[in-house]
Amino acid sequence: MSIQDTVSSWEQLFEIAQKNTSARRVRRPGQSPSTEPIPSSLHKLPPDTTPPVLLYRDTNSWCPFCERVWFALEEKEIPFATEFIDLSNKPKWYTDLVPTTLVPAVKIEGQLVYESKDILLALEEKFGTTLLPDDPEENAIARQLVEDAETNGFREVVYKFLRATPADADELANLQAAFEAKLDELEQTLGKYPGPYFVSNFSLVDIMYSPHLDRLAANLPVYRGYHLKGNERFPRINAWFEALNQRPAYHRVKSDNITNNLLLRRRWGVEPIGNPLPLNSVDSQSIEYRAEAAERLSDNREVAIGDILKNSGVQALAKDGDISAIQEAVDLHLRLLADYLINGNGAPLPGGRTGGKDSTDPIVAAVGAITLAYVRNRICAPRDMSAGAATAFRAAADKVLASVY
Ligand SMILES: N[C@@H](CCC(=O)N[C@@H](CS)C(=O)NCC(=O)O)C(=O)O
Repeated sequence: MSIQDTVSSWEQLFEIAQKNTSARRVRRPGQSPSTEPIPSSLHKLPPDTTPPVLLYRDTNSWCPFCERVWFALEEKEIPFATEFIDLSNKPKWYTDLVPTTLVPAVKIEGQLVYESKDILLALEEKFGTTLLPDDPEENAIARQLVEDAETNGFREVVYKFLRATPADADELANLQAAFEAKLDELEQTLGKYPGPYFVSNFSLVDIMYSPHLDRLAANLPVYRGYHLKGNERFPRINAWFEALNQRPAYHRVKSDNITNNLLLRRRWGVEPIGNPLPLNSVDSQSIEYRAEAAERLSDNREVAIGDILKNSGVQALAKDGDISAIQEAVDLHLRLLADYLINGNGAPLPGGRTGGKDSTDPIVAAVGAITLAYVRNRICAPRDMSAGAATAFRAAADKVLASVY
């Protein structure tokens, strides 16, 4: 019996996966991105009602400033619709609409607001100040910290350490010293109120910094050999990360480490010098995340298979231009991956899982290896699935890949 006959069908895989996750997305046929997350509070709207907020954001969900706005919308449980803007080819209607031509922008009940900080403040004004302190004195301090986050040079200094190409070790050491001084300032600010956040409760100040500190924590180990998480110099920043980690909205909007790492190399051309951080084992073994990853893969398989056939290089293995056997092998290995996500227990698959008839065909194995390596790096969180699901997906792809040969 061939492995083709023993692996579950897509329909079976999809059904089981869907039962085990509450995460849902809508498909966007023929568009990029091919799926879109459903805001957690959309159900609060009566049917056929237009959400009060329209968010314009980047198609790949890489933009840290869009992440700020998405984070606030999820925290405040405001139903919203999303319009994706392709930053490599911005539509004229968008550049005509938004004076800066940048994302994010929003329409709040039809009124345009742009610049992430101004959007956050406008959401507070329109939908109640849940992310600013009630106490007037503390409120003024929080508002000042929000302003400071834009004007205190934090972003310029920290990203320079991450992305600049220093001429020599002295210059790198200077960039690092400036970076550490900026983080020392944050460390002190975090110490002004009891509790892990910048003011007494979670607020816009945390939202201003979180997408940037997340990207630094993911990328510095790989590109600078520098660790922010676990660094004893920054205990309050570490406690702040821990506190953010308890917030469901944060998990909906954040990206995973590998997405951040790949983006820095592809978008900014920075060369890695250190090892990627290990995949978070709690996330990769979580049933909920594994099911979400399997549900995403099963639901979006046609787009995934089309992308693999076009862009991964597998078509070079087609004999006499016949792609059908290649397509079958791609399909098989994606089903093995979905099956492993659902049924695997974190232990390696028994050797030769693609055994039987197919294992004797080196082309099938080669297509499988390419497919798994390609999708492992191709998925992008939170564009395609949540960060936790992406972590489970990559860990499973590694395991199945290890069983191909
Ligand atoms: N200060 C702006 C920055 C927004 C920004 O830089 N957005 C980038 C994406 S991360 C963008 O729209 N880039 C497109 C471009 O530069 O044309 C804000 O806070 O909203």
